[in-house]
Order: sequence, then C-alpha cells, then structure tokens
Amino acid sequence: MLFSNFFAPTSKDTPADAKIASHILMLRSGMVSQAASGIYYWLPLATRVLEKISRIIDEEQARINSQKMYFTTIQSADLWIESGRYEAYGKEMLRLKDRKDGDFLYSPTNEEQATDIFRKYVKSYRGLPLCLYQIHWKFRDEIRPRFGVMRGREFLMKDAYSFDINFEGAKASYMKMFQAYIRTFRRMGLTPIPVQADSGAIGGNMSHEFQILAETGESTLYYDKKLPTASDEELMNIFAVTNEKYDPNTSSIPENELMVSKGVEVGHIFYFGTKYSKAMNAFVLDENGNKLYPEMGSYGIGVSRLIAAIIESSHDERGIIWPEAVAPFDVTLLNLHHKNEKCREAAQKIYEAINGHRKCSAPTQKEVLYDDREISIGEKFADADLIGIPWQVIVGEKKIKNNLVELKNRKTGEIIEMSPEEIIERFGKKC
Ligand code: P5A
Repeated sequence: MLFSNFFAPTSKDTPADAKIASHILMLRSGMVSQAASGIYYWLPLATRVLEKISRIIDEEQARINSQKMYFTTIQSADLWIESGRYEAYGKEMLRLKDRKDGDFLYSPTNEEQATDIFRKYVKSYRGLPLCLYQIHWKFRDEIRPRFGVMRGREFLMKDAYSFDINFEGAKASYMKMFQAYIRTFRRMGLTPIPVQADSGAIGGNMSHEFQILAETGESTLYYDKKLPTASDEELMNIFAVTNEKYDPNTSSIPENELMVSKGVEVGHIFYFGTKYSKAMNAFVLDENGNKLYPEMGSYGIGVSRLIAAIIESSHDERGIIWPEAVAPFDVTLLNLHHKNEKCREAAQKIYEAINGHRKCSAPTQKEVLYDDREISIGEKFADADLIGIPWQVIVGEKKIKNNLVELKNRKTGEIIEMSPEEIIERFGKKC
C-alpha cells in the first residue's frame, strides 16, 4: 500500500476530550473517528487491526471446534420476552419499532438467538456438544461511554454459545474455551489475568473475566503474586478476583502474597446451565426418548476494546508500538528523499519485492506501507512512530550511495544497516 493512496488522517494535535493514551493515539493516528457519543467510525488502519485480531480468534476457535456463523444485529423482542430478559435488561437495551409497530432491539448479546437456533434444529442428544460463535456488532446504551472505544455504545464482540448434554460436558466446554482464550490473548502479545467474576445480567454461577493489566483500567484486581508464572492448568483455580468480589476478611491469601493492580476486561465467560434452555423450551431427546435440556455457557471477547487494551499496554510518548501479530502492516518503508533517483529506485525495488509480482500466486507474506508522500523527513518519522508498525525500513541519500538502508525496530529503537537485497531476503514475498 502506498501511503499517498492510503486513508489514514493522522494529526499532531492531542484531542481535548481524550484522556487516556489509547484514545488519544487512536484518534491521532487516524484509526477511529467519533460518529456520536460512544459510536465510532473504524477507518482503514483500525479495520486492519480488527481483522488481524479476528483471524487469531477464528484460528483458536477452530481448534476447539467452535463454529463461526452470524446471528443478527436486529432481534425480535419476542425471544427476550420468552427468556424473561426483555424488561430486566432496562435502559441499556436499544429498543426499535418496525413499520408494523413490531418490537425489535439491537443486539446487546445473543443468548436468546443461540437458544432459538438450537431448538429449531437440534432434536437429539447426538447433536451435542455444539458451540457456535460470531464476531459481530453490539449496542449497549451505556450511561457513561468513555475512553473512546474502551467503553463504547456500539462495539465489536466475539460471542460464543455452547450446548452440552450434562454438567460434566458443560464444564469441559467451559475449560476448553478458557484455555483457548488464554492462547488467543497470548498470541496478541498480551498477558491475560483470568479472575473469578460475577455473572451480572448474563446469569449463571461460574464465570471468569480475562483482564489485561493497565493503570487506566476500570477494574481493580486482587491476585496471588504467583499468577503470572502459573501453569495453564493452575491458572483457572489460582486466587484472582475483582474488587466487587474481594473481601480482605475472608481472603485465603496473606497480604504479602497479594498483588493489587488495575485491569481492562477484554473477555468474559459464563456457565449458566439450563437458564435459557428451560425458559425457552429448548430440549433434545436422550437415548430413552426423555426430554433433556442442554447445559449452556456463553463466552465473550471485546474485540474493539482489545485494540485499546493492546495500545494501553504497548505505546511510548511518540505513539503506538504494535505487537507483530496484530500490526496493521508488518513493515513500513520510508523514502526520506523522494527527489533522489537512487532512493526512489531502491525504495521501489523493495516495495515491489515485498508485494510480489502479479504472476506470483503465493499468499502475501508481509504487508508493507510505503511512505512515498512528498512531505518532510520529520513528518515521515513522526507518522511512522505514531502509527507504530513494528519495522521501519529507512531509505536515505547518504546511506544508499553505499548500497545501504536502515532497518529500525519500533519497540527497541535499534537500527541495523542492511543492503536492499538483505531487506528483500527478510521481508520479500517468497514465490
Ligand atoms: C458473553 C458472550 C457477554 O455479553 N454474552 C455473549 C456474554 N459478556 S460481557 O461481559 O457482557 O461482554 C463481553 C465482552 O465485551 C466487551 N464489552 C465492551 N467493549 C466495549 N464497550 C462496551 N461498552 C463493552 N461492553 C462489553 C468486554 O470486553 C466484555 O468482556
């Protein structure tokens, strides 16, 4: 992608109403733009990151046989009247009328729809276990939307729904999802802290939140200081709670073994048994022809909030520092002297080698943003650091005389000199 063709309206100014790093940097780097309170346009840079995150989620869901589909964003109120949540959900639910005066709502979550699709098609215990998920927009009319996409009203969520024959099955599904979430967040360069949590409006009696440590987080976490080094098996049972659940009088952990930190909730999983299957009369027949209500769970990831959480945990005073797995591009190419023919030639050669020839059908291995704009060197460097692509290839007139360019690591600031050929060897498309 040529930066001169790319829609990333960057800005030097710190927006007045943005208070935390991720919000400021997402606005300044031209990732998002506010459409209304708590509602954002997702511009191309941010969309690339949403897609990278979604792909990691898809891969990890596939490993546990969780199948992707789309529920709907507009739901009929009837399902929610059946489950008993239509009134209970209160003002956070955006309620709509169609032209025939029918009652609808914009999805805040999809437990009812998942139960509905299940009861329509699954009639036998042989159809279990089943796990369905989507990555789709939600709307919650939060009283206090704040910190940009961190607490939005419209936001992108990954939501999964599992159906099992009995409690043991449901618990196994819950644990598989728990492990999948740990892997998912780690692949994004994060250290997830799973905490035992309240299940709130979703209901049920087994629930974990996945928190990412950040000073600007809205939750306060109390956890065993062994947690960051615990094995995956230990993680589920190690002491970790949010402030709502913490009681110093009943805590099993002595104070000197306790850590207290702020966190951002990026995921939340729930086991709620037959709450929805019974309320909505979703059942299968067992081997003996008896009615059996499936045991259910639901599992959420705040996909759009994750972008803010990643930036909170990975930035400096100059801008974002993307972990490689979710970066909008793998490498950015900066031609500092666009009027110099040697620079132009070298940059063009590197650019074409990374993108590959049209004839080459190998999937693109690395994605490059080539800053070919006719602007000052300072502006190019500032934008590159602000946007935070992990690798910068810098082509300048002095070095190119000796057939050298610079490769800079955005995170460490380390610079190594290489020939354009070596850059191509490292980032070029392998046909
Ligand atoms: C689980 C999946 C649920 O809704 N039903 C389907 C369950 N859980 S949840 O905890 O309420 O939400 C899941 C995750 O969504 C993110 N999230 C938000 N992100 C941005 N803005 C919001 N207003 C918002 N509300 C929830 C969180 O990451 C949460 O863990």
